[in-house]
Amino acid sequence: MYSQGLIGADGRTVEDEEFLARFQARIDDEQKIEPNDAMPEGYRRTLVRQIGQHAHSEIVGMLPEGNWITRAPSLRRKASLLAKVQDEGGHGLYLYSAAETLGVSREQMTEELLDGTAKYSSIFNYPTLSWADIGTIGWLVDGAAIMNQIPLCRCSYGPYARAMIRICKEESFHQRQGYEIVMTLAQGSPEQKAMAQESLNRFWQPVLMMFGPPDSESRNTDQSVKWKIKRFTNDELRQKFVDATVPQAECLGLTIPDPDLTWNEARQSYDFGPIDWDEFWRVVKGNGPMNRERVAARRKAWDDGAWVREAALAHAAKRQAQAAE
Ligand code: BYC
Repeated sequence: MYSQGLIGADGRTVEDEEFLARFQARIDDEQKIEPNDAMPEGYRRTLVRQIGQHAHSEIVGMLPEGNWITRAPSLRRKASLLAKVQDEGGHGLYLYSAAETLGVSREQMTEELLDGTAKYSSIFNYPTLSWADIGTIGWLVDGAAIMNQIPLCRCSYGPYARAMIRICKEESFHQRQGYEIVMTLAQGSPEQKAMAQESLNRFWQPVLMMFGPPDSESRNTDQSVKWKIKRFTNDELRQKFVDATVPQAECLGLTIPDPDLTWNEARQSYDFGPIDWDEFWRVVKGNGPMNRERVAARRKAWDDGAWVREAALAHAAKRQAQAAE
């Protein structure tokens, strides 16, 4: 007997029930799935989609911060920002490599980013208007990334889980670097503190959106949790992030821009106000403040780099021909 695999947004696949049950038993037993193992087509496609989008997010995520490298206020700030942006390039490369183990090429993934088929994190479609935004991105965007990515170190797919271990270590440095910038501003002149507060006001909601739509609208979560690709739902991670971040804002003397934010004694958690999901979907569909600029910058980088790819291929062909002589 055959059943429809529960593949949701990635399309349907038809697999033998016995095969699906055997695969699920491996997952339930916490065994890692490796590239040469048999896997449901839907599992493979979900990972290609998620890892590919994650890789694109790292690469596009270099742009808003890269914008401030030449304007960092001191040599020390410039050096750490440069290192952080470089790390993000590295994260993108590990992740493209992890996705390639699933039979997709980096060229294919890049084409999908450039033609708008593949998504990347909504957060990078917002501009960086002040130096404080570099602090806020490290503190909140990397903070949200860590909350989302620590559980991915236990993802059932081996190459993704292993890539995430190193990425999370580096993200932890990024988060501290951002927190320290915000702390310096918050303890500085009234103008500097106001700059930090203004940045927090702009970024708070977009950061909460990073965790994805509410569980009730998340088409992939149920299956991804069952396959242990995701260990927590979008709403669970968003709540953990709010609970961890509110005390940090208090410590900084900054105000989270949410009049509904209150401690819920019964839940031992913070209640928070509604999120503007219409804005989220607008941004995800390509109509955020910076979507066009971000994709145009990546397209230019791809076109400008054509000669490097061609030269590398010509060099490899020459070496191969020499070896064959
Ligand atoms: N932005 O069913 P759902 C970083 C899409 S890098 C855009 O819940 P899923 C950093 C989603 O793709 C941060 N699109 O999806 C880098 C789906 O559409 P498709 C990136 C989003 O996959 C540099 C639809 O909405 N982190 O932190 O189960 C510097 C329905 O959603 C977003 C990762 O990629 C969004 N925010 O859950 C600093 C982590 N949210 O694909 C920092 C790995 C949802 O069906 N990814 N969508 O057409 C994940 O953990 C999951 O993919 C998500 C979404 C939680 C993001």
